[in-house]
Amino acid sequence: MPNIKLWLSYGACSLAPHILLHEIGMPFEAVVTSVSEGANLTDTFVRLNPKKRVPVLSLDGEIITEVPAIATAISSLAPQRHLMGRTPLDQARVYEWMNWLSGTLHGQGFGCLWRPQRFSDDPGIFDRLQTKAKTTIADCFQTIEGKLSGPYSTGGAFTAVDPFLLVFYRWGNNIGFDMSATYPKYTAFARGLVDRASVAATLAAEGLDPSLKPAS
Ligand SMILES: N[C@@H](CCC(=O)N[C@@H](CS)C(=O)NCC(=O)O)C(=O)O
Repeated sequence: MPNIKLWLSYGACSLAPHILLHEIGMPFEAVVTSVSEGANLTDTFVRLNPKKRVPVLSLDGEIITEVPAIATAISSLAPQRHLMGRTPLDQARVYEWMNWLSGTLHGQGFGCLWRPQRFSDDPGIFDRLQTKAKTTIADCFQTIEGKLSGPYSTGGAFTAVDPFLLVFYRWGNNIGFDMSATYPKYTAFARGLVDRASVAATLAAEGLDPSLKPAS
């Protein structure tokens, strides 16, 4: 059995690899790390990931960062589960999703909404940047809505893309988007996912509401 450790923050993008670890059913240690603005990161954590972000995966002491890379590493521990796609085409589709979700929706959309100071040194334009970020997020959600047509995003089976999509669905609720009215297919997909044993167990472990109701 490999030695597996995941540094995570409750409700953050680390939820996706956390679900994947529950999915493959291997024992692992979860290290909860707050990365909220102004949080005091430990020296140990910064040494592990000088980018100062979660998730961080340690696999037999080998440190891996970035959600798509971590998902690939977890998938390789249970190759029979094909978490990065079964056929070569499905694998390409999984990377197509993961790259776009990570770079565009997470990095440009939520990154700019929550950390506008990384996009400009001028606090005077933060409001405009954040308005633009919300448009980027809404555009991405519309694209997701158009791509989903059932319980799984890719290849008719559960893949690493699905829990990553769940992360952003939750965040959409958290920032006040009316997810169920605006994105019915994305909502059905997310609601179906929370019934999955690995997802339910991970939401419970992170103390997250499985009803996916908007934050009040
Ligand atoms: N591209 C990175 C993004 C990681 C990331 O931004 N994680 C957030 C939590 S969802 C974080 O640690 N934020 C702290 C910060 O931005 O300072 C990945 O895919 O892992």
